[in-house]
Amino acid sequence: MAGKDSGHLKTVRLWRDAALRARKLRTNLRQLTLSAAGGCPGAGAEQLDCPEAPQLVLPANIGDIEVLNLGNNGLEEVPDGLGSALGSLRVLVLRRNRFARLPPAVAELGQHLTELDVSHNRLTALGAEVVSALRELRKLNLSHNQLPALPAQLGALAHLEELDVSFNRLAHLPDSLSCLFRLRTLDVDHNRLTAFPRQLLQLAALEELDVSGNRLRGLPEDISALRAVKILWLSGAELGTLPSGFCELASLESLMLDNNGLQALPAQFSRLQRLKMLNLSSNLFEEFPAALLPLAGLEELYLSRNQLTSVPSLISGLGRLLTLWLDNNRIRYLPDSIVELTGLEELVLQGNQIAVLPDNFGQLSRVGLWKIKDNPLIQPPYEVCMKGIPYIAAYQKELAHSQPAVQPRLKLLLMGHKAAGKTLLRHCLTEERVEGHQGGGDKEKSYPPSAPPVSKGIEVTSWTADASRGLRFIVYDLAGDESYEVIQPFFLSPGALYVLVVNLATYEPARFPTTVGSFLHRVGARVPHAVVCIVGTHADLCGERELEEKCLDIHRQIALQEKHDAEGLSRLARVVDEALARDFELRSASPHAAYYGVSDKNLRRRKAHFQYLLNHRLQILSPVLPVSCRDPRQLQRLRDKLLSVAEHREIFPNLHRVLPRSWQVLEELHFQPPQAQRLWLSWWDSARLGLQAGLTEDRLQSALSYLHESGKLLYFEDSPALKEHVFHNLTRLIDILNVFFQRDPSLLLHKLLLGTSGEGEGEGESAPAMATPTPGQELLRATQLHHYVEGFLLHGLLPAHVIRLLLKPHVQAPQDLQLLLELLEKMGLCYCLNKPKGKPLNGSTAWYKFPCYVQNEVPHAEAWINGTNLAGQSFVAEQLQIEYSFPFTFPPGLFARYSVQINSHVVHRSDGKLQIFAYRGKVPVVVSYRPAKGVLQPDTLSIASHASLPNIWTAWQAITPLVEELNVLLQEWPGLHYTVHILCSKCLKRGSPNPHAFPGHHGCLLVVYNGPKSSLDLPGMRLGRGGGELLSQPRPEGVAEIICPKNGSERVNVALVYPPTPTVISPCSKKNVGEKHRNQ
Ligand SMILES: Nc1nc2c(ncn2[C@@H]2O[C@H](COP(=O)(O)OP(=O)(O)O)[C@@H](O)[C@H]2O)c(=O)[nH]1
Ligand SMILES: [Mg+2]
Repeated sequence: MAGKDSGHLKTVRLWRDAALRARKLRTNLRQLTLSAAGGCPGAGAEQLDCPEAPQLVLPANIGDIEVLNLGNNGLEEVPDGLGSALGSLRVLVLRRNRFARLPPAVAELGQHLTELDVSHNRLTALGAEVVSALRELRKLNLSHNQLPALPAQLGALAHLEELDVSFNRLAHLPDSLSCLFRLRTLDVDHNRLTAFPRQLLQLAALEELDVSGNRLRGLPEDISALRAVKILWLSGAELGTLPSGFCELASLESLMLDNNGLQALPAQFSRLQRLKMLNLSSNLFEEFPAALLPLAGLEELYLSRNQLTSVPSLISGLGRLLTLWLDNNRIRYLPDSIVELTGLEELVLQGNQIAVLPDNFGQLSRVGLWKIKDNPLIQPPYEVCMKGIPYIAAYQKELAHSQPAVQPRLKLLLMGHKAAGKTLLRHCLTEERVEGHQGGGDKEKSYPPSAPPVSKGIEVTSWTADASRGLRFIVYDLAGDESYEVIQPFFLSPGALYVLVVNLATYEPARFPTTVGSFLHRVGARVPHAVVCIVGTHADLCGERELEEKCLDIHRQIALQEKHDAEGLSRLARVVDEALARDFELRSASPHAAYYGVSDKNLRRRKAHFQYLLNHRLQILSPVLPVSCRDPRQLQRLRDKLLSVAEHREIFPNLHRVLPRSWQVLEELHFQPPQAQRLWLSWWDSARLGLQAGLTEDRLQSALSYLHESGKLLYFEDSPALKEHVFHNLTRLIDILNVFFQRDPSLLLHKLLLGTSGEGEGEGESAPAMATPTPGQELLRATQLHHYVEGFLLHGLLPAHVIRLLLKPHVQAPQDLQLLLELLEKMGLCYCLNKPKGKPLNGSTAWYKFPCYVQNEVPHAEAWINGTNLAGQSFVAEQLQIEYSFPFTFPPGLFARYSVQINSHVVHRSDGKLQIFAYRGKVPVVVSYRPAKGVLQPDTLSIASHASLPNIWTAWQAITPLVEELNVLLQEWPGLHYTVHILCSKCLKRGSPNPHAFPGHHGCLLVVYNGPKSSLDLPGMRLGRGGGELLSQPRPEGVAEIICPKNGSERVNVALVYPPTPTVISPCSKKNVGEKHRNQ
């Protein structure tokens, strides 16, 4: 039994016990069991450790005893007079003693003895005379001794039926063994045989043979001679292959072949029709051995720990199977027919690659032993599978009620520069359809194709692209004007089809970065694996040649940009690799090394992020698709193309997914009154609907994510501020957002006037209750409103009551306005200027600031200047400045949203277009954004403060929460690469235009130790970017100062480079690195 697997062993033992029971039926013999008086306590192996051999005294008058058990006594000799005293003895048990040889007294008992058990002793030899005397012996157990050989006399025991010599040191068996023609059971397992003993081939009566655990290295062809063998153990015998003669062992019922390096079974294996149990575990099968499939009587099959990749559907032919072990293979899927094995009681599948279980798997209801862990299950979901077959059955039953892919739906985002042609394209694509399917009951809005309306901002429409297949696109038209940049990212989600629209008439190669490149960067930063296709509009305005050249140029420049980005990332990743190759000790000891002082853990994180960025590139479908919105044929071609992309199983596998009925019910419930009318639902409202749909809380999350990704609603599960909301009413949400981002004074004024016109009937807050205002009043009001509009567009300022006018159609209940304003704050679009934290404003008007509208270049500087003056010691103050730099792309709207996000942390703020001055308590802070200037100077966002050196912790304390807020926002951009540095305070103090950034990209760090080690000073060398790591690491111990390489050997106090305590959210601890592939 070489099988190392306890599970196997268990089964094996069951078999063996059954066999033993069968042959151990003894008649009612008179029995005596003796224990050594005052001998070693306890039993079993412990006794072997007893220092002194105990003495055993035989009682008197035992002449008629037939069975004597002297086992477990630590004996070295049998008691005196044993031979003569027991005239009738048939069975003698001496197991678990310390005999080194067979006691001569045994010979005296010879003529009657039929069973002798000397197992678990220390026999090194069997006395030939004693063996010869045991003429009547039927059963002999010599296992677990140290026998190097067996005497030839053993062959003379003509009545022997069972012989166990397992666990000895036998290298050969005596030839005479072949004379034991009555032998039914032979155990020679776990010896030192080097070949199959040919003597055994003569043993025609043999029914059970165990040769496991010997290095047989093969079996003789004529093993077929063992015609009677029913149970054959060949575990761990280094067989490699089986001879074809093996298949003639027609009586075989159980066969152990585990651990033998087998790769195949002989073709005729199927002849072993009596086989009930077959163990092929721990071999090298790469393919499921087809030769065993015709073995219809098989009840137990073990194929654990092989290299199987699939299971044939013919396995259903093994209709009597009770036990099937397939664990630890490489199986990717199971055949549907496996569910026909309804008798199965044990099914072990763990450690495979199974993602989907066959339909009706729940049919295997008898399975009691079920192991499935360590498989990448998605259908049914892993959690369901782990719970067991009844749960799988319930899940599948539910699934069976859902129509297959009832409503395949895809979110389609139209992106691109202003006037690229998105809106017209949307109208043309969607309307032709509507007309083409007249009277088809299409509920979509229909637009007059001739006159597309002026830009309404972001719009969402539903487009039934293929009515016959029920395929629908939810089209998001993401208005191109810059003013929408702040809100656009909310709509970019994974699993969507991104259509980047380019106006080919105005395109020139030099405009690539602004019209194509930057959009790709943005999408990639937000949704790293997004599928993008490029559509070129205005084809009618281009010559044939021009069209071709422009499309080709776009195609070429995309490839170049991709290559450039990937190479840049690879280079950066290599620097991390090199740094990792040195160990931390070394890296910290040599200040010139890249990532000097950065911990292994942080480096590995960074490496993982680079790896993630490199592995998750945009999937850009080339080539560029040219289209003229004036040409129905071209439009039709584009439609077909988009459809074929959507239908592509590998690009959008989800579209073909069968959805649980409950998910569909959940969706329907969201869009039913009364909740349909609400602007949004709280997560709890949604959870309640989920319960109605039969979705428990844990399953709700995936259902909502699905609805988000398929474009039906917005649900930001990763946003701490927004995850409590489910935005199912997209049209209204977008209407509201558009109000603030249209940036059109006349439109705003129009809305305000419209808002005031209905007023007067009640709400006393703003306008006096008058039935009809006089023309003079009207004018005054208009002027006032105009003033507000100006203030909004210049400074981003609006009072709450004006916001109410703007949102008039959406504000029904009195609390609606408050809820809406809170939402806008949570989205990072505006903050309240004068509302004390957490308290309602009593009476006075609340003013709101929309940072994306701030136009003044610099904030009022008094705050900052006052700060230093008040401290009165600006000359001794040390600068602390954290700089985030964004070499590839800067997330659109990030500065504006960040500006809102920090509001709860600061007071006395003053906002400029690119800078914010404020205080954290009494400590001044500055946040500044510097847009990129060419390739050499990327976009940067920095957070700064100052304090005197002894008080520098106050500056750290001031900026740390701001740093953490920024890190939170940046987590929305999993595909973004950026670095974080701490600028050298000495350089800043000197007013250097290009201060050194720790841990340095143009130089290196040198550390002056407090101890005796003197500082090294070597010329700087270029280092890879990185360094935000320093913020999340503890200050190095025993280091007082760090050298700034910018200005010779100027020393910077370590407190100016490392925070007093590491920041909580590390810039590179993106949880998205291990991206969820839930819906992919
Ligand atoms: N000739 C021509 N004009 C187009 C085409 N596509 C769009 N336009 C016009 O280009 C202008 C801008 O289109 P619009 O859809 O508003 O661009 P958007 O800002 O991307 O939504 C409009 O006047 C459209 O009529 C086209 O394929 N051919
Ligand atoms: Mg438009």
